[in-house]
Amino acid sequence: MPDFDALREEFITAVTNAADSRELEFLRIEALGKKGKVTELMKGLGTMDPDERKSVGLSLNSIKSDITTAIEKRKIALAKGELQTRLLEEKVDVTLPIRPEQTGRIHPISQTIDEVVAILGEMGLQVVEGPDIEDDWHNFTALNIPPDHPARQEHDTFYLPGEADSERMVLRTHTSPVQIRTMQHGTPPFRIIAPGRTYRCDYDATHSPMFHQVEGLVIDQGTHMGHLKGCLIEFCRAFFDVDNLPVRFRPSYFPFTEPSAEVDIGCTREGGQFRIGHGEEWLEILGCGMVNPKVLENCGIASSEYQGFAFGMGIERLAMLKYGIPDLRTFYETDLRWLKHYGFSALDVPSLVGGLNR
Ligand code: 2U9
Repeated sequence: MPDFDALREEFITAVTNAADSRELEFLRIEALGKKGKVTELMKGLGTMDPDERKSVGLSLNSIKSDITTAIEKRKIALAKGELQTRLLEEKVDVTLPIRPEQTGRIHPISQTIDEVVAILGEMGLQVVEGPDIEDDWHNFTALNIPPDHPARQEHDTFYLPGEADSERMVLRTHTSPVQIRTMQHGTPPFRIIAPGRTYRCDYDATHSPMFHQVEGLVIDQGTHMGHLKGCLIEFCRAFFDVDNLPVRFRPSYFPFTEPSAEVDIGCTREGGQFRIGHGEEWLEILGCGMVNPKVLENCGIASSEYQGFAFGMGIERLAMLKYGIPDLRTFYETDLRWLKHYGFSALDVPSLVGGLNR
């Protein structure tokens, strides 16, 4: 009969002193594996008489249980130690540059929208969104665009299939219906910006059937033209990052604003390229005006109590001017070489928090 106490002692000591998890696994197999010492002894139980089998069986089970417990205990201790060693030995240099071929680029449209939103957001305007497919009332009628207005004609507007009447749905020709919906369902004051896709049936180097706009709307009891001018002058200077950028308001006409103006910034033309911020020439940047009281009334806002201003800008045009992109059609060609050249690295762009940090 083997000396059970010695056998137990032999394995428990070896397990307790095992230097690493490999040695521990080796000891487990040596004791409890298919051909392990304890397993082999257990195989002999079948040939013993019942009394002997009972007593030897009890001893072997107790040895097996003690060795298993010792192995588990040692395993936990080793894992802790091994992790500690790895943490001390392995050093990750977080300052190493990432692999450049795996970085994506931010499209100039997204970048420009983010910049516009950052500047106007800092002034207290909140982003709102709405559907690309609109009904005639929200896209035109509510905005005081009469049925015979040129913008309603087939060549400007994408109509969805259906009867040629006021029930027909359209692809929104501007983001203004978003402001209409906000006014219909909310209560003044409103300070909002609506960025998004817009659609017009037009295609050349400066027009695309799908393009992007950001429109703004500020409505309150005392909002006046001074607020409009302050907001847009500061916007132009922040966006083009020119402190004393000349900004001019030129009278214009839109059915949804009265009075209306187009906003120009000072520039020089040098060999077909614009230099923004200096010189004798003017460059049109956006349109604006005081919201036509008829539009407020159409949305259930009392024009005797509330007034305000609105503006609209084409994102592609702003991006082309700020980043020197010559042809609008290239925005949508999904050419990776173009994106590598004109796109922005998500890691390089400065934080837009705080409105371009001016
Ligand atoms: C409501 C009331 C008024 C939005 C405005 C413009 C002037 C404008 C153009 C700029 C270039 C469109 O992309 S573009 O072709 N927009 O000139 N947009 S005022 O006026 C509104 C909007 C909503 C309820």
